[in-house]
Amino acid sequence: MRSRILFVAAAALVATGAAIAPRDAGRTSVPANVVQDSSSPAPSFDKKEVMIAMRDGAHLHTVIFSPKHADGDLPILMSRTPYGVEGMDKAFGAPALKYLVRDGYIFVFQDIRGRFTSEGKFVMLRPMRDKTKAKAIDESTDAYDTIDWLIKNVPHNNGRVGMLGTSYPGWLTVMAMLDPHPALKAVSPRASPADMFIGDDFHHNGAFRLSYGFEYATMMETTKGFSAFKFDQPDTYDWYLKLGSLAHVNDRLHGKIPSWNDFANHPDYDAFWRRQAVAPNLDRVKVPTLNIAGWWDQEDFFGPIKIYETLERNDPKHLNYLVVGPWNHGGWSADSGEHLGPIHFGAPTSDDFRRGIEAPWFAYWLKNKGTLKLAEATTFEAGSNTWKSRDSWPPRTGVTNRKLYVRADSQLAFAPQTSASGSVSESYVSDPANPVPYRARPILPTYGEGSTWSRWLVDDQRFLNGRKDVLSWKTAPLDSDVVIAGAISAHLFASTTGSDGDWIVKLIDVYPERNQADTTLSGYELMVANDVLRGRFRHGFAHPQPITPNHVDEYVVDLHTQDYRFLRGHRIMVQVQSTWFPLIDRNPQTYVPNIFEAKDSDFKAATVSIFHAPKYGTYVLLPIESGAAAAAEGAGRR
Ligand code: PG9
Repeated sequence: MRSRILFVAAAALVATGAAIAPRDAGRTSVPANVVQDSSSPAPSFDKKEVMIAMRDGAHLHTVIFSPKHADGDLPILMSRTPYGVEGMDKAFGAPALKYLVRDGYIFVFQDIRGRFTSEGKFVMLRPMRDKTKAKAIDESTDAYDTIDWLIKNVPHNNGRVGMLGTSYPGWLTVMAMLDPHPALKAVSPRASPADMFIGDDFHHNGAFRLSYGFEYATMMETTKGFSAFKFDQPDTYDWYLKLGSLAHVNDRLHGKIPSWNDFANHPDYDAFWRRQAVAPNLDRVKVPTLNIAGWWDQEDFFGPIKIYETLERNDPKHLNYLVVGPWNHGGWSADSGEHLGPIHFGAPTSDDFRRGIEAPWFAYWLKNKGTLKLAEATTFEAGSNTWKSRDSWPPRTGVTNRKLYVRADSQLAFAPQTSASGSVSESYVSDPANPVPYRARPILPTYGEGSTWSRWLVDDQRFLNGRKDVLSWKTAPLDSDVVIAGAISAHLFASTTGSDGDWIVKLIDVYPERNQADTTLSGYELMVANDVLRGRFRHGFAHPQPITPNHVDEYVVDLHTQDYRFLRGHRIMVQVQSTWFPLIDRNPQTYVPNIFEAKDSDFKAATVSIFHAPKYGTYVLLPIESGAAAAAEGAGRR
C-alpha cells in the first residue's frame, strides 16, 4: 500500500501531480489515470537521499536521481510535494515520464516542510512570508534554498533547473516562481489552486466544498501519513446528512484539524483567504511558464486559468503559455488520455501532450534544444475532438457573445420569450433535509476504494431525472454545430422564500436519442460547464448580505471558460438547482452570520423561482465562434 502511494506520487510529481497521491489513500489498486507500464524497463539512475538545510536551519528530505550513463551535464527537473517522495524509483517506468526520461534529466523530489521526514511545521498552503522580516521563510524561499544547494552540489548538472507539479505541487511550483532562483529557467504548474475561497478545492464562489474540504483536511492533518477519516456509513451522502449542521463537526474532530478550524473561523473572504490567494503576488512573468489545465478537472480548474490570465497581463517577453486538454485532475499524466469515463476524444491526448508539448518545451528552455513552435494557448475542442492553436485565451476575436434564454415549457433558445404567454417562471422546493446528490448514490469517500470522484464531472446527468428540485431547459436538436470558445456566465433572475440560498447552474450537452456515432451514449447528458454561487455573496465575497425573501434579484454565476462543439443533432440543456450534496455544504436558506455555526433548526425548506418572461429573462451567456453563429440562429427557431 505504502509503496503504491509512493509510486503514484512519483509519477504525479514529475508529470502529473500529487493530485494523484492523496487520491490513492486507502486504495488497493492503481488509480485509473496513472498506469504503471511494466513493459518499459526503468532506466538506471544513481539515487541519493539528502537533507538540505534551509536558511532558518530546517532540513528538507530530498531524493536525487541522476542517470547513470549521461552524455554530458544535464538539467535538473524538480518537484516539491506534501505527499511523500520515497519509492520514486518506481515512477520511471510509467508512461507519464517516458519522454522526459528519454531526453535525460536529473530528477529531484522533495518533501516540503513538516511532511514525512522533512523538518519544520506543515502549514496548509503556507502564505507568502512577510518580506520585511529578513529571516522569514515560505515555500518560495524553501524552493530557492533547495535550488541553490542543488546546482552547487549535484555532480554533472548544467546549472539549469525546471520545476513542475500538479495541484499542491503545482502550487509549490507557482510559489517557486514568485521570487525565483536565477537558475530556475522553466516552470510548469498544472492545476495549481489560485484562490481557495473563489474557485478551487475548498470553496467555489463562497460555497464550501464540504466533502473535499473535510476529507482532505482530515487526511492531511490527522497524522503525517494518509490515514483518512473513517466513515461509519458506506454512502457519505447519508453520513454528512446525519451529521446535521457543520457545527457538529468538531464533536468528532475535537478541534484538532487546523484547516477545519480555519474554514469555520473564516466563513467570508477575509484577510486569511486574501493572504493565501496567489493572484496578488503574480506581478509579472519572471520564468518561462507552461500552465496546464483540464476541462473536467474536479479539483482545480479555476486556479490554472486564473494564474495564466494574471501572468498574461504582464508578459512583455512572451514567456507565458497555456494548454487545456480534455482531462480530469492530473489527466495529462494518464496513460493515454484517449477517454475520460465513457467520453472518447479520438486520440491519446495525454501522450500527445507529453510528447509534442511538454518534452520539447522543457528541452528548449533547459537544454537549448529545438525551436519553440508552441502557440500562446493550445486548447482541446471536445465534440470535434481537435486541438486548437490560439493567440489568446479566451479568444479576443472570432467570437460573439450570445444569450441563450430559458423559456416556458422547458425550452431554451437564442431568442427570448416575447410575451407572457406560457408560464413566466418555474419553481421548486429546495429542502436541506433532502438535498440533490451531486453524483449517483452511493457516494463513496472521495479517495476511497471504488470512488469515481476523479471522473464525476463527466457523469451522465440523467441520474437526476424525476427530481422536482432540479429545473431543466433544452434547445431543439441543433440544425448544425454550435461552437463555444471562451467565458460562459449564467444570469439568473430568481427569487426564494428564504433569506439565503445557493444557485447551481449546469450547461449540458444532450446527445441524440439514438447516437449513431456511439450508441452507448444515446441520450447521454454531459456537463460542459457548471458552478455554484452562494447567494449571500452575490454583491461581493467579503461582505455577505441576506437575500430579501420573495424579491427577484439577478444572480450571476461564473461558469468559467470552455472550448466545446455541440454537434448537429445534439441539444443544449441548462439546469438549475439549489443543493449539490455533499460536494457543497447545505445552505440553511435562513441567513445566519456564519453557516459553520448554524443551528440545526436554521435549516429550512424554501420555494425557489426562476423567471423568464416578460419582465425578466434568465439566460446563459455563451461565447459563440463566428462560424457557428448561424447555427445558433437555427437553435433560436422554435
Ligand atoms: N487538489 C489537491 C489540493 C491542492 C492544494 C490544496 C489542497 C488540495 C491536490 O490534488 O493536491
